[in-house]
Order: sequence, then C-alpha cells, then structure tokens
Amino acid sequence: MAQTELLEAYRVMRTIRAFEERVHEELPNGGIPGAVHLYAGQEAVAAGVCAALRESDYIASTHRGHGHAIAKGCDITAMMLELYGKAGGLCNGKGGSMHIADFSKGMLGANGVAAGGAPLACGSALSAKVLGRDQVSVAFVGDGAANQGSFAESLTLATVWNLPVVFVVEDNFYAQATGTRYHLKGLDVARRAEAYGIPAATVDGTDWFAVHAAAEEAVERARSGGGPSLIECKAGRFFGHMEGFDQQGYRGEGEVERLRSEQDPLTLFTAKAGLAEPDLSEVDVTVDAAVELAVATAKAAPEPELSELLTDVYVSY
Ligand SMILES: Cc1ncc(C[n+]2csc(CCOP(=O)(O)OP(=O)(O)O)c2C)c(N)n1
Ligand SMILES: [Mg+2]
Repeated sequence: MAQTELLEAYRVMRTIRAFEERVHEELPNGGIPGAVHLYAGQEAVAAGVCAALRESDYIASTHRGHGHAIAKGCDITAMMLELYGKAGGLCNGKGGSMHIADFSKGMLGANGVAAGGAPLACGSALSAKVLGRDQVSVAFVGDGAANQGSFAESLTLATVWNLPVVFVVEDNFYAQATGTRYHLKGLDVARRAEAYGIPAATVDGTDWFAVHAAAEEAVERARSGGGPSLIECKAGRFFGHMEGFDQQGYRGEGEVERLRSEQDPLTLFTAKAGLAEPDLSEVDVTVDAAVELAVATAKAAPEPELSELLTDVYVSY
C-alpha cells in the first residue's frame, strides 16, 4: 500500500483521537451544550471504511458520529463550532454533536435515533441506483442499534432492491450499559446476514488494515452492481457511553486501561504500517494545532443570530 495512503489513514485516526480527547477535556468546563458521545477507540472503523469511499459516496452515521464525519472529510473547525452551538457550525449551530451533517462531503448526518442511519443509507443508495450513478452508501450501526426493527427492514429493502449499500455494524461490546452477551446473546450480528442472503464479514475493528480490506471488497461489490454487504467490526470505546452521564460501573476492573494499552487502533496501526517517525511526528504536530485552533475558534465565535432561530426548518411559524 502506498505510503501516502497509510499516512492519510494515520492522519484521519490521529485527528479523530485528538478531537475526542480535546472534547472530553472541554466538556466539564461548560460551553458545549447537549449530549456528546465520544468515538475514541473505534477510529480504525471510520477511517478504514471511509478510505475505501469516494467523496461522492454517502455515509449515514450514528449518535457517536464525530469519527465518521472526520473520516468522510468534514472540516473539524466547523464541526467544533457545531458542537458549541455557534454561528458558522456545519449545521449553523443548530444540530450539535448528534446531528452533524455535511451533504457536500456525502455525510448525511449523525443521528439521535438508534439505527436511524440504516434506512437513510438505503434511500441514498436507491437514489444513486435510480439515477444511474455509481455512488455507494454506507450505514454505520451500533451493536445495540442492530436490534432495532429499522435495521432488519433496511436489510430486507437493500436485499430485495439489490442496493449499493454497505452496513457497518460497530460492536463496541455495549449498548449504553448493556453488554452484547445480554442483548445479542454473544452472537455476531454478521451471522444474521445469511438469512438475507448477503455476504458478511466479522473483523477486528481495532485493525485498520482488516477493516479497510473488508470495506474495499464490500464497496467494490456495491459499486459494480453486486448489492449489499454487512461488515461487523469489534472495537471497544475508551470513554463512557455519553459524556457526563456514565460512571461505567458495568465495566470490568481495568477494562478501559486494557483497551488503551492493548487495543489502541493507533498504536496497532503504527506498529504495522512501517511509517517513518518524522512523518508521524509531523502529522501529530499539524493535527494537534488544527484541533487547538478549532476549539479556540469555537469558543470565540458568536452565537447564531436570534433571527435565524426559525430558519432551516421544514415548516414556517
Ligand atoms: C430508537 C432509539 N431507541 C433508544 C434510544 C436511546 N439510546 C441512545 S444510544 C443507545 C444505545 C446504542 O447502543 P449501540 O447501538 O451499541 O451504540 P453505541 O452507543 O455503543 O455506539 C440507546 C438505546 C435511541 N437513541 N433511539
Ligand atoms: Mg454499542
């Protein structure tokens, strides 16, 4: 694989990590309204999948959407402005963390509705099919969300309409505080794909190379008319379910420390990728500066104008 591609994968994952760690630091200080779910620990999934996509392809995200947005190319300053609810945010400060969207990058939105992205991705995939465009849609879905009826319905639609869609199930071992061995009986979601007659793979979600290889295959299948696929990626989250509201008493002792020391997607990536230390350091410096700038810009930015309160809505009052 080309060095430039590997360095770009590192830049994306490193950006997600720095963004999330910084948001975690900022949250107790106030200023970021609304619910925030952090993606640290799962970086290789967003980065590995989106590296297999074109800018014109679509993704539909989850409530834990910062990583997907960054990997699809959203501007991190505009994202940070959005988190702070400020003017100039990607959604004019009206969406916040859970509703970040940027159609110009094919990012159809984070989503407060568990499994809400799956039917949306079917919709964008159907539009691409009807219009004869070779765009692929990806739906990111959590392990808990995979139990939603809309996920099953989306798999049905995608199958019978042979849609160019890839369902990426992110098993981070919990749905809020409920472990997958309770709500999934410990079974892989990928096994359900057989019932729909679609190809599926279960991969280590901390391994960018494994995720990327599975994504390339599924995206190529979708783009060439081969229909939907399902990829299940297993990777634990480093933070609680939601910032400020999770004491994580359901975690095993030392679980998070173990994830950070043994299952860190960035460490695992650099150990395999063989990139030169100076190149990695240069990315680190650039990324950290960009995240600092994003936070400073967001803090200093004005609130949206009061006159904009009722714009960007479907009905007029
Ligand atoms: C339809 C719906 N039901 C319930 C909720 C409340 N809720 C928010 S996140 C969450 C758990 C989601 O778990 P999972 O899909 O595994 O995603 P993760 O938080 O682990 O990334 C639930 C039940 C919701 N947002 N939407
Ligand atoms: Mg989960």
